[in-house]
Amino acid sequence: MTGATAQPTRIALRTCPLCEAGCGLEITVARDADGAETVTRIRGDRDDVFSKGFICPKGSTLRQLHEDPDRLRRPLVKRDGVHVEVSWDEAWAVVEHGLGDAIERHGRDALAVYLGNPTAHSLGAMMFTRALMTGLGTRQRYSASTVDQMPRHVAAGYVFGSPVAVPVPDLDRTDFLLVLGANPYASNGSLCTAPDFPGRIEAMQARGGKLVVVDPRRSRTAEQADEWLPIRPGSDALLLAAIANTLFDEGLAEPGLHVLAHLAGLDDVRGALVPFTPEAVATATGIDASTMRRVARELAAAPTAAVYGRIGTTTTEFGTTASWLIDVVNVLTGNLDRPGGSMFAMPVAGGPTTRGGPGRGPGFRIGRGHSRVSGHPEVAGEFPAADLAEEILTPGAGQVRCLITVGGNPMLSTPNSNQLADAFSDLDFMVSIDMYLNETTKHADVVLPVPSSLQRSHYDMLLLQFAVRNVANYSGAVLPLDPGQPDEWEVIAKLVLIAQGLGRDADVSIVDDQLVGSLARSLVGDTSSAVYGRDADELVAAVSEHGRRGPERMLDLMLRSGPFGDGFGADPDGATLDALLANPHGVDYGALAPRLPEILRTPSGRIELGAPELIGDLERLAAAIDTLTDRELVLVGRRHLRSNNSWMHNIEVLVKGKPRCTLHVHPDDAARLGLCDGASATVASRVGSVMAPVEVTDSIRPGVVSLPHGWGHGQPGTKMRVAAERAGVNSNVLADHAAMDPLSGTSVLNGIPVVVSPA
Ligand SMILES: Nc1nc2c(c(=O)[nH]1)N[C@H]1C(S)=C(S)[C@@H](COP(=O)(O)OP(=O)(O)OC[C@H]3O[C@@H](n4cnc5c(=O)[nH]c(N)nc54)[C@H](O)[C@@H]3O)O[C@H]1N2
Ligand SMILES: Nc1nc2c(c(=O)[nH]1)N[C@H]1C(S)=C(S)[C@@H](COP(=O)(O)OP(=O)(O)OC[C@H]3O[C@@H](n4cnc5c(=O)[nH]c(N)nc54)[C@H](O)[C@@H]3O)O[C@H]1N2
Ligand code: SF4
Ligand SMILES: [Mo]
Repeated sequence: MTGATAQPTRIALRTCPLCEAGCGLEITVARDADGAETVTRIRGDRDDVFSKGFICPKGSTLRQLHEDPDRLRRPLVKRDGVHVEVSWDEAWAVVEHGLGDAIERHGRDALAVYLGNPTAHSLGAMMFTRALMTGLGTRQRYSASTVDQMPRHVAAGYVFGSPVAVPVPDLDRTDFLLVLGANPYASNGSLCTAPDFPGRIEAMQARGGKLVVVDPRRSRTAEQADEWLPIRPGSDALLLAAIANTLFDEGLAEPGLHVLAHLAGLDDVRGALVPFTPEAVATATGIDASTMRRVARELAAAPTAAVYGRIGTTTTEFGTTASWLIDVVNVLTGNLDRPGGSMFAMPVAGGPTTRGGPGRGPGFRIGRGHSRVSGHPEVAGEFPAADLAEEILTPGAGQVRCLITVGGNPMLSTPNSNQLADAFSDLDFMVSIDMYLNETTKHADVVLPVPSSLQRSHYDMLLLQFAVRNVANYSGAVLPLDPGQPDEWEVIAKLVLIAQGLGRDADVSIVDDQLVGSLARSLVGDTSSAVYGRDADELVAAVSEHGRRGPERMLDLMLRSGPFGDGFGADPDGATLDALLANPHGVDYGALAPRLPEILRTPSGRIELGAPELIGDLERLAAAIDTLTDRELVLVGRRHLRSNNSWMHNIEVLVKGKPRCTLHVHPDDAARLGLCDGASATVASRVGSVMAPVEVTDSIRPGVVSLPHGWGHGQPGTKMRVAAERAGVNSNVLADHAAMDPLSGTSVLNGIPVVVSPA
């Protein structure tokens, strides 16, 4: 100890990268007599244009995350089964040898990549993982998307032509919000970027609006709701089909002129939904036919209304069809693309919905390649995460022998964890880019650490494409990198260089220059870009001023050529990175504005509401009317405000208090199965079983039990000491790798048939 008292020296502003809300944080940094800097306080930034001071309990823990002694600061290499710290040079040498060896022996098809959720929140990872796939020369890409939102993308792809043309509820102006399978009071929202989602809901209710929540659990969001519909898990597509059926049947289907002018397939949808009357699906959904009819009428009668669904709708057998039927109901009630309804964001940095010529495009398709073992179609450039284990374990040409994980913990996040553990043990070589030695990275031959969030810059490239307002917010790193620590993008770029055979001594600027060059060329060749026809080299030179490189340089290029950009001189007041730097609380480009027909990228230039791929799934849905009812007991998940998937459990302030990884059981089921509150139960599915403490609660529908995911810590070979003390159990031991939504390859994580007995 120096004895010097810390003096507050400066305030830094930083967007929180932990969840999709993207709250602005105000961070106080103190400097001691030796010049060392420490974060002394984190609170919500009241001047943030979007979050206006809102923060949840996780936001302030970026400091604990940064200071966590278990967070990796040096690379690890596995020697004789034990991870030891090594220098970066040594780590890269092992990577070069291991990767080179795998390519030589098995070819590039044997290389696979798994990208986890935090890569979607990391500017560096967003920009550079594209280069990783090209550099590795493999098509074996897996990600957390197929245990999450992929169905939403597939539905958007078919209907609007682009998988990221995802409508979001216009929360701040709507009069009626129907939420299915989302719990924003815990999650703060997803595929709907809205800091203080709860506050926005309460503001809606205060102005006379109504919230209806469909969830087998009386979640915190359901508690806040004006009406809670405890649905049978996995049956949301049936409920939505019945609502749409009612709208047609009762002459309430009125898409509105602004939509009708661009709409195709309405009659096909009407015809295909005829069998799905409320009466036909009442038993399967567990919701009265009269309630379904009333909700349909209320949606139609509300001045404005928005239907919004998340995890409970996507991670089910009918994920894509449910996502599509949400769009169908939004269209039929006249609420698509109008204020107060479901609208499309206009991303300031641009994206697939602002590129490639407005109003028409090549459209969306899946199946450019199939998985080797199960023959599942490629979707959005990837294969189902649930297929990874069998692709590693099944011999033959193209067998995966080498895996790279970037910011992912598939061992706790993807189905059939026991099978995946066998698979990971069987790999020839594995590299993980991560900040912890956890359930996944413990299998890696090399773990390459990334700097903490506070040591990195931030721009929510992906999630601002789903925001409820058009905003842009850039934040620089709050603290400097540790000596010798490369930035996250540099770690990925180095891996690319090695994979390309350029060697570990090659300069990461090679990859950086390649990427910015190809981005510039694609932008100047894009007729809808503000820089169409310009000279790509000239633009690269312009964004390279001030020594800018890496993700910042590409971000500047995207901002300046994006829909609000300065167009490199065309509009001096337009968006640039410098303008964002001058506005550290963010820049607000206003409420969402209608984007039809410009957003469409279908070959027809129309909203393909009756896309044959989607209508084609209704036969399977009809068959589920009987099968869903046969299931005696099913498992669903849940989230807690103080947790974040699998990796925030090493932070004492977030995990203290009563254990959270408990099995929620309804009192009737507890009595029937002989389960007591606090006692242990065995939960068994087709693929595995776990033991968890029982919590008897009437907040869950009978016939349904709930266990949160992301737990199951304390395994040998991991180093997360706080998490190990509150290990919990891994619910994905129970998830069946074979159960998925066939249209998107997304796993069934909700509605898993289980048998529960006293342990
Ligand atoms: N605190 C916290 N915030 C997070 C995360 C976190 O782990 N913790 N994770 C982040 C991530 S990666 C994501 S994708 C988002 C997810 O955001 P949300 O989708 O809002 O997440 P959940 O809280 O899991 O809400 C899903 C709800 O669906 C319900 N459900 C389960 N099965 C069904 C069903 O068949 N039908 C219906 N209608 N409901 C069902 C569950 O009971 C649960 O209440 O949250 C993000 N934010
Ligand atoms: N049963 C069940 N399973 C689920 C879900 C569910 O609701 N139920 N939800 C699913 C959902 S929505 C998601 S998104 C997935 C998440 O699945 P994953 O993305 O595989 O898992 P995470 O728990 O987010 O793990 C993130 C990993 O990244 C590391 N990390 C954190 N920050 C960074 C960073 O900035 N850079 C790098 N390189 N690494 C970082 C962490 O240490 C951790 O190892 O889980 C899914 N699994
Ligand atoms: S809601 Fe919490 S975790 Fe999410 S961005 Fe805001 S402060 Fe961070
Ligand atoms: Mo997620």
